[in-house]
Amino acid sequence: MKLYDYAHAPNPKRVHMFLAEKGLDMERVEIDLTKAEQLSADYREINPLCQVPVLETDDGTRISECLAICHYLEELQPQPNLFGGNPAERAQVLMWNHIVEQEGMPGLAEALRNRINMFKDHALPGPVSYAQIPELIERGRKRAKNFMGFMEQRLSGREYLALDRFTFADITLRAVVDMAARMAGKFDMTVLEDRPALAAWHARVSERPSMRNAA
Ligand SMILES: N[C@@H](CCC(=O)N[C@@H](CS)C(=O)NCC(=O)O)C(=O)O
Repeated sequence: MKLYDYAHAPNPKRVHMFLAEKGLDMERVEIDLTKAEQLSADYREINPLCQVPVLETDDGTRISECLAICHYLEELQPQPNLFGGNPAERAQVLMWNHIVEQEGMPGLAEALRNRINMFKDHALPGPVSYAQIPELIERGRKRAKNFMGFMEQRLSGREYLALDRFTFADITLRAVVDMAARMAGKFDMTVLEDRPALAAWHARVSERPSMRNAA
């Protein structure tokens, strides 16, 4: 198996953390997003949506989307369990993962991609060129702030996001929180400073060996 990857981007980092939790490793092919390699004709053959990560299995099947990649790997190697051990647990993991993907990531992406030069005329990932819309910077900031507040609420009195143990939902949240922390200075946002439950969760998950190179 091999992973089409860009080591510094939040979504590939989710797969890195997942692989580390499972004790798995595989060949990695770097697609340099800063050089727009994801838009090349060769990479379009691999993923027409021009995004990383993509997992290529030994029979050449290609799987994009972190959720699909990690779910596939969980089925190949069920332990340690990261997607829940019964239907009710699995529903919680998928639900919280989806909430972080849908409510957490887009606000940050909106703020970042509509502001920095790297994303000029590429304000949304994918093969189609979209112009930046400056008004979306502030809206994205607000969405990010509200999402962090929601996570603070959810994590108050809990150790982990979805279950009473670490799961794939925590991996997705970790990627989002780290992205927010990297953006904080430039976007005048606070992430962990004034959110004690989120900060305690962050410290807890950061102790895991899989998280050492994640930030
Ligand atoms: N839904 C996808 C999202 C993948 C994604 O957005 N990847 C980003 C890197 S974090 C990307 O490839 N961006 C390419 C671009 O901005 O052109 C997943 O779960 O893997």
